[in-house]
Amino acid sequence: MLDAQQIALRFLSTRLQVHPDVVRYLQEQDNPDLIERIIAQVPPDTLVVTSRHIPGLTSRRDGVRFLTDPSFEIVSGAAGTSGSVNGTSDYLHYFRDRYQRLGGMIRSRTSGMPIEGLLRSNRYRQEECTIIGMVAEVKSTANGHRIAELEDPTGAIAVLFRKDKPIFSDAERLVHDEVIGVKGKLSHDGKLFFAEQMFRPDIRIDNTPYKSDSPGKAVLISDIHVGSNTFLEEQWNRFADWLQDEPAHYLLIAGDLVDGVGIYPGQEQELTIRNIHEQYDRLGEMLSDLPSRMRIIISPGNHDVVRGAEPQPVIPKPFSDKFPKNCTLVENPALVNLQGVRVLMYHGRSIDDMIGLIPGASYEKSGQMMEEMLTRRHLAPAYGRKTPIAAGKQDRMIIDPVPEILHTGHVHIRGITMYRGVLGINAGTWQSQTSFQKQMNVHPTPALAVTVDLQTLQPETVSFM
Ligand code: D5M
Ligand code: FE
Ligand code: ZN
Repeated sequence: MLDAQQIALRFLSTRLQVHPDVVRYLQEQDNPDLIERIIAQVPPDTLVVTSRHIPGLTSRRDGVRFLTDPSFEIVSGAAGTSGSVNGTSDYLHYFRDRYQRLGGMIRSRTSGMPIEGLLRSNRYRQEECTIIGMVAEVKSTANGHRIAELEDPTGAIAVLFRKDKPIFSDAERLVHDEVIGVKGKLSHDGKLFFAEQMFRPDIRIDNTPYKSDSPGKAVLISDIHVGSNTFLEEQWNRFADWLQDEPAHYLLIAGDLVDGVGIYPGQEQELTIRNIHEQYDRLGEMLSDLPSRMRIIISPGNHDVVRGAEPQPVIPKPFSDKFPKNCTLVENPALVNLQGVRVLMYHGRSIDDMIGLIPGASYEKSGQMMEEMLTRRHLAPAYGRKTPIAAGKQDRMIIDPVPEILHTGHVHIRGITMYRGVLGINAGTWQSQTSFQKQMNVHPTPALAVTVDLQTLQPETVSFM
C-alpha cells in the first residue's frame, strides 16, 4: 500500500490539495502511475482533488470507497504482489514498517514519547507518560507479574505489568512483536516502567461496517484438502448440488485447496491422489461443476503448492490450468471487495502460534483467535515461530483498512464472531479427522459452509454432513 503522506506530498508538489477519500482510494490501488495520470488530467483551475476528478469511479454511498468494478475488486493481494525477500535490509524495513503503521494507529488516540527521551533525563521519573513500542520479549516474573521488553526506534525499556492491576488481563495476552502503547511511570532508578494502562492498535469502537445497497450473497469455505483419503466427497457433492439453486454470487475459499504431498510425515499413506498436479486437476473439475454464474475467489494455504512464507503467492500456472474461467486467484492474505463489502481472506496459520502464546486460547475457539488478530490489527503478530513470514519492505500482514469480514481457515473448526463491527468467519473444513489431527487432539467440524448476505452482513451456517 502506498504511504498516505507521500501521496499528499506528491499532489502538493503540483500545488494541488487532495481529499482524504482520494488518498485512501490511491492507497488501496497501490499504483503510483495512477497518481500521475490524475495529476495530468485535473483541470488547471483545480484547488482540491476530489472523487469527481477520478474518471470511471462510482462512489460508495458513504463516499469512502470507489470501485472501478462495483461488483468485485481485489484491494490487495492480487497475483504477483507478494514479492521476493532480499535479506537483512528488507527485514529491517519490515519491522520499521510494522512499528510505524501500528504505532500510528495507537498515536491517533494517544500521544507517546520516544523511549530514549524518557531515559535520558531525570525529569520523567515518577511522571505519568506514554510510550509506544514493539514487544521484543515477554515473560512472567517469579511473583506472577508480567514483564515485557518494549522497543521503539530510539531505545528499549523493561515494562512491568502487575498481576493485581486491571491491566493484567491485557498483559497476559501479550505476544512478542506486537505493537502496543503503555501509560505509566518510570521507576526511581530509571530501570523499569510501571504500566497502568495499555493501548492496542485495535478497531475503533464506533466502527460501522459498510453494507451493500444491492442484493448479494457470498459463500465462505476453506480447507477442502482434495486428494486426502479423509476428503468428504459425498458431502462436497451435496454442497455442489445445493449451490445450483442458491442465489450465491461469490464463493470464497481461504486456502488448503488440496492436501498436497510431503506436508506431514507418513502423508503418502493417507492420500487417494498422490500426484500434486492431479490433485489440482481434480479440484479444477470440482469447481467446473459449480454454477458458472458465481465468481470463485481462491487463496492458498500451507498445504498448497506455493512457498510457505506469507504472503503466499497465487496458485501458479500449470496447477491452475483446469480451473474454470470464473475463478480469480488471489494471494494469502488478500483483501477483496464484494459490492463495497470488504473481505480479508487469510488462511490462518498464525493461529497455531497464538494458541501456544495466549492463555486460554484453543482450536475450539477460532472466533476468539480472529478477535486476537483484530485487536492487534495484525494477522500474524508473533514473528519467527511456526508461521513463516516473508519479511518484505512492507508488512502485508497488517489489518488496514479495516474489513467488514475476516475470513480464515486452517483450524478446521467452525467459529463465527462479531468484534467491533467486524464479522469473523471460519467455516471449518471438508476433511474428516486425520490421524495427525487425532494426535494433536483436533476435532474438526467438517462439511459446513457459511453464507453472508451482503446487504445485512448476517451470517448463516449450512451443514452438508
Ligand atoms: O491444519 C489442520 C489442523 O491441524 C489445524 O487445526 C491446525 C492443526 N495443525 C496443523 N499443523 C500443526 C502443527 N504443526 N502443530 C499443531 N497443530 C497443527 P492443516 O494446515 O490442514 O494441516
Ligand atoms: Fe487445512
Ligand atoms: Zn492449514
